[in-house]
Amino acid sequence: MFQKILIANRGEIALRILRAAKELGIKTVAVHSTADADAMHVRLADESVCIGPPPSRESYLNVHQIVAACEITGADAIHPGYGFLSENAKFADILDAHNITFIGPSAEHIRVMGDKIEAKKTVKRLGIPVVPGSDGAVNDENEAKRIAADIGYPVLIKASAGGGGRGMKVARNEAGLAEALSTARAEAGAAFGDDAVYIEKYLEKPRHIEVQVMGDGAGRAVHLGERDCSLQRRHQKVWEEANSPALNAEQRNRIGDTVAKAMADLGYSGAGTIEFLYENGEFYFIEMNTRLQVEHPVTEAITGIDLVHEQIRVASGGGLSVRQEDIRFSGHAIECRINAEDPRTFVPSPGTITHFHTPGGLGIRVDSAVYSGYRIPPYYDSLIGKLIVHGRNRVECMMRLRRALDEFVVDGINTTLPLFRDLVGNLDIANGDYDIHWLENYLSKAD
Ligand code: MV4
Repeated sequence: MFQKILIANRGEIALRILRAAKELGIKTVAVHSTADADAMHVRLADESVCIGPPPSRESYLNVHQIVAACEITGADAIHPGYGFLSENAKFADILDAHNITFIGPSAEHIRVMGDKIEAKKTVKRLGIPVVPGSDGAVNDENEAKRIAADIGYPVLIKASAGGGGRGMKVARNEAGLAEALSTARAEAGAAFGDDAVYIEKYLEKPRHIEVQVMGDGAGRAVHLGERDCSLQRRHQKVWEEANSPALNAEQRNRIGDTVAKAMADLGYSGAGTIEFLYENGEFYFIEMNTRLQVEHPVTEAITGIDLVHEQIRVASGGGLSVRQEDIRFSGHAIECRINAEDPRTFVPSPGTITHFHTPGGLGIRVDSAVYSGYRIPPYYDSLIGKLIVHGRNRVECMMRLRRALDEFVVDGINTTLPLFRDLVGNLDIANGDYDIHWLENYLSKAD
């Protein structure tokens, strides 16, 4: 087991990782920018190192400073959290060259899944269902026309280097195809320096359902069920739940077993998420995330498994603590992402939190690194906390969530709490009746 872990992140996820390390008796090193000298992750760590000025490029993304901090403090391993360097294959390679363990999958698996064309080919070969479309990159207009005619309109042009919704263009018919292709290619080239694009059938009203996996890197992998993350705004998740209101146990086990077997065959190591679109009872792979995700706590709530413990165990060579047959899905969990933003316009609202009071009681978890008197710096993302609620079933979870939202106090800044108080009283949400477009439609009607 590791003696000391460096956490290359900030905010709530840095605390989340600190807590897991402490429980395992591992010493912790925080790194921080000058803007975060007063941050909670710095206070709670055993040691801390300032790695640069406020902009992420010069601090949380500064590989040389982070490696130096690791060597100065004698840390054995780095946990990257999410965002920042978490899916940077070059970073994983550099740590390897310095004999520092990257708590995550191999650099090779990060690289493959970061290239959306390569990712799709890889998972298809492993038996995961994918969206009908081109077999790889699309080279010219005639090829695009042939494929689109074959799969049927509407089609979607996607950037291979994209992901998270960047660089996508819909073509509703052959007349719109050439323009979709050339603008998608031009945008991809400008944004990513890689203009490779591919074509998929455009699914009109799917849900976003993702499967959590953990691999041991030695041919074993388990799935931990799914999360429904359909409620998004501009490709930012807002509300996530486990289980998906759309799936029954048989569907869950079927897709879960397919994904776990594929990841076992791949030799995948650590936590991963396979993202699907789900429409008319069918799953269609879109992307794989090779990191711990923001919404991992809903999976922890229904399985009782600490995903960060498992990541650390696997990375240190200790293997997974659970077998598939030990994993049970119990009750229902919902996560609300509380952002320091205007609840209608989503304009960021940095500033000082004058009063912060979190809800408590049975089934309530709040993951946050802020406190009364904390000043939110303007340099980073606007997530200030996550409210995760667990109940024996979805109805109990929703009742408990409504109560918890009433107790939550964040004064001095705008937050998205009022949005969640609206959502928890909405009939479609109560019925679990929503798709990936529901939230944006709802917000545009409320204007
Ligand atoms: C799609 C799609 C419809 N059809 N692919 C958006 C981000 C990226 N991860 C994939 N995305 C989509 N891919 C096909 N073939 C619709 C989306 C999409 C979306 C997906 C998940 C959650 C929210 C979304 C919002 C708009 C579009």
